Amino acid sequence: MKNYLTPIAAALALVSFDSCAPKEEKPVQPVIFSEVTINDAFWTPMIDKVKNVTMDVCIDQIENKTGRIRNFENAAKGRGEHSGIFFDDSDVYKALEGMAYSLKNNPDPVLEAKCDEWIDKMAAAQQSDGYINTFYTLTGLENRWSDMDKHEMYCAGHMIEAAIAYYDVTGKRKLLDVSKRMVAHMMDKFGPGKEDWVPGHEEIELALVKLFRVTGEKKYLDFAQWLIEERGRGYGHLADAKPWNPMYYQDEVPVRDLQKITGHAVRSMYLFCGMADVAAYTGDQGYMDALDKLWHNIVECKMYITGGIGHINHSEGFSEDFDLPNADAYCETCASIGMVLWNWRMNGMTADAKYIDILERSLYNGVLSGISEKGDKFFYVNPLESYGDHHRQEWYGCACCPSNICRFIPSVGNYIYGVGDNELYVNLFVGSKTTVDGMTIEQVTDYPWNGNVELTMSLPRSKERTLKVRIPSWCSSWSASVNGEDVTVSREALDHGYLALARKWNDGDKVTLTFDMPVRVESADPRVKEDLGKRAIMRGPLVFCLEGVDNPDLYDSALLNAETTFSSQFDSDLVGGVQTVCAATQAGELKFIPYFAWDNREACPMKVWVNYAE
Ligand code: FUB
Ligand code: ZN
Repeated sequence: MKNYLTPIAAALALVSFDSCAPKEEKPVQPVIFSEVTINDAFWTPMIDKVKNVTMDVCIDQIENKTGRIRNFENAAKGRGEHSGIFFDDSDVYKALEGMAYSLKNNPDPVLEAKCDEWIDKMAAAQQSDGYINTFYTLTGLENRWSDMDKHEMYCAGHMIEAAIAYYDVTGKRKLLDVSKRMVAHMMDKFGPGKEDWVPGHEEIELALVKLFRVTGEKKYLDFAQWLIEERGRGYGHLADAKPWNPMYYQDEVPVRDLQKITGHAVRSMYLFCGMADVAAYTGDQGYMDALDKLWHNIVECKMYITGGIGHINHSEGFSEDFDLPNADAYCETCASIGMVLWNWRMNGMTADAKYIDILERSLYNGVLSGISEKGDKFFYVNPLESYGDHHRQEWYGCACCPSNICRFIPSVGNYIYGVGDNELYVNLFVGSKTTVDGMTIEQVTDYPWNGNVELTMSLPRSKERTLKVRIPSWCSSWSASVNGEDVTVSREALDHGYLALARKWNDGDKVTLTFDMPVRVESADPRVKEDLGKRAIMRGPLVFCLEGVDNPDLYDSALLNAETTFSSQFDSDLVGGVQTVCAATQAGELKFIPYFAWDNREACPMKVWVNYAE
């Protein structure tokens, strides 16, 4: 990888604000969601429900049911109480970011006016020195920047992300200017030759890289890198003399020396995103080597079958390798979103499909379980077993997960396609259409319910290009053809998990893929004590679970063995229409539903891992 900007690009960056997004030196660039039109039986209703229901829930909570927007109003006046948690500003920014993405998909003047109204309130809450954070403004500005755990930079990071999203959609730059002033404030205070600082909750790093991308101003990239380099050198501190655990904050060693994932799950994910983003411009192999080790540690030793991570409740984070209890699994929704964000970046840096395999696992299981069928209730904690007492809620005092869902789902189009020098990557199987370099690709599929995918090219003139289609790692039997001609290869002949189709593409060319989707009986690593003598059911990318409501007589005694036979069918009346799996056991039939769809009917117990008789 080369260094980040040519001298000409650097000069342009100085003179032009908007025009010169610097190019990342990574083999796969994303095709961002706004370039992708989704028309999909599974995802379109999901995106619509976030637009039509979830966003209203967030707006109602932020404006009426909690004091989140009032905090900005009070901060603007310089008086009044701060209500809620010290990082509640971040929920407003995240909801705003989701609203911006939704506007890109579906222009809506009423929603846009709401965004403008909030942005005006945010701008009014900014202090004359650029600082913006309603908690300290209302509780004592003299205490700001005294405690790494107080999330000032975390909130700023979410503001920057919202500002960029809104600027990208509307061209309006008010919040972007507020963000730049806040960053200028932070850079006046912290940086080389100034004060040291370790943000206790990462997020600012990836946001600064986004800001660099939008403005071309390298100082933002440098500041992101400087903040990452501050970690693990003894600079982190809390305001009071409380003993603190640097591991929780990913602050025990310099980041390139990290060997194992520790501490808080969401913080780790956002840090790793920031490291990958910085490495994309600086070519820092030390960051990528550390990220590679951390990825293996998490995927091989610390990840649930759902792609959820971080089992411990009190630290919202990790414990020992293979310590993966089911009923006590924490698996915060935000941590699964973090897995998507990080694995997406790792794929971009390496062009290796193994990262999309994990992204897909976390997305279809760990993330989607975070939202109810109707879009109005949310899980914060996503266990793999419940005794019937764990339910989605309308909101949480700490509402990071609902607001994260609100911004994540509308931008899911980000993860479908990627572009290389002369490659077009198909990473996820979602009915959609995009045009890259004059070639339009249209994808038709019923994934994840079945594995049939059709890709049709339209292009005015023939073009040489390599189409790289991910062959999911869960799939052991598949076939592919181009215009009816078989192009299936062995798994060993895949290029880092992709079927590489290098050819001259003509208008109307069709690629047909068939991923066989038998029901799979999965066992855990034998070092996971909790899953010994148990099996989990998967089909395609989906993890299935047993709910008491479908299995009133057999739930407790459910027992699979080698004789159990499975069948699968689509049930359009169940939880909005889902694929189910039936297991014919000696005692009778068990009915499984997709894990993400659990807890949408009456309260009842649920389990992913089911007893198995050897
Ligand atoms: O601290 C901000 C967010 O709240 C974290 O990412 C979540 O884990 C929750 O603690
Ligand atoms: Zn959360």
